[in-house]
Amino acid sequence: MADISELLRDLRAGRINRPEFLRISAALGATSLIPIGLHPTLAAAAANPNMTPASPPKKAKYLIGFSQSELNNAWRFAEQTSMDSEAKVRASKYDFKSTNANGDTNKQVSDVADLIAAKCDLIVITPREVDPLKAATDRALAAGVPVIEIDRTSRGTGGVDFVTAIVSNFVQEGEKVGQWMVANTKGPINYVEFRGSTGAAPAIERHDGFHNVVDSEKRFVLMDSQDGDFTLAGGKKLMTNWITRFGPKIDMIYAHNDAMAEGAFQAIKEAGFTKKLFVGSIDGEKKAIEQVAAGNFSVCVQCDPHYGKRTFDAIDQYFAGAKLEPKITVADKTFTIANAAGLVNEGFGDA
Ligand code: GYE
Repeated sequence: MADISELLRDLRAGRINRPEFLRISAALGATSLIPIGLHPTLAAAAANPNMTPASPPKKAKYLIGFSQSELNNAWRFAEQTSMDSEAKVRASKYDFKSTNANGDTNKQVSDVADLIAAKCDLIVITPREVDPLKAATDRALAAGVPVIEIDRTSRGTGGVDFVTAIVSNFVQEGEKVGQWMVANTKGPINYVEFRGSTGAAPAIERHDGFHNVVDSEKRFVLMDSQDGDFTLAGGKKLMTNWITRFGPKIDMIYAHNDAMAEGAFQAIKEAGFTKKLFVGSIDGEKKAIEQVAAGNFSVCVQCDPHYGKRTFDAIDQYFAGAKLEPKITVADKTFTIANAAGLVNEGFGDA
């Protein structure tokens, strides 16, 4: 069996870091399962808290950190409410500490550092942007704290850089809007694209999915594509400019989320713009499903924000020592005129 002095040598030589040392020596004390001569990197890999099954310490209560990227639209409020209320339901097992980065990517990286310093046993992150948030998961890993990513992902691999990512299939969401437009429109279609926050996984992948389908159809012409930051105000501002620039040449709008589509709709009303446009968006707010039922929006693809139960179920499994899939995909519906009126209650936010 490896002994503590061997581990100490590895620690001093920088072959393992302190949290790894603590974890492996705890595992040695508990089970003595690590054989002599186990290569330090293998020992470190075995101690990666993001790999499951892991051997988390047994505690009467765990502290769960939640790093929220921003609360700037109905979707994110619905997600936050879902997490807060599920944490209350499970309060006998979990304490819950939540931070809000207010749309500031650097603040989110430092929020995660604060949650590590607060000694969270596991941190849940909604990474605002793919690349910069890798620094946050790296930092948690170095401190020996497991991470579960929800709703968006950072650069990295489930089961290595984070335990798992619980997310919708954003490429497919974009493809579904594109497929509806291809199947239900005729002739030349000039369109504008309201992109989500630059660098965010859903903005990148909803763009890719839609263009995968539409770009090979030469009758679709992109007039402009800009970042509306997933907000109603962002969508409204973009549409106001586009009405001035393009007027009735616009045939269709594709918005990466409902909040921007609603902002665009407000701009259309306020400008007295009467041409009927095709509108495709993603999220499934009650308001948007109603717009589909009323014939104002053409198609809305659901992206369910109710993460509380599925996230805490995954956390339960983690602390029970179970194996988690590196990615857990949320199944989403599509709302069209054919089904929307009966499905408004599947939406979130105010009707
Ligand atoms: O579509 C949007 C929010 O990350 C899946 O972010 C989420 C997206 C959602 O701001 O409304």
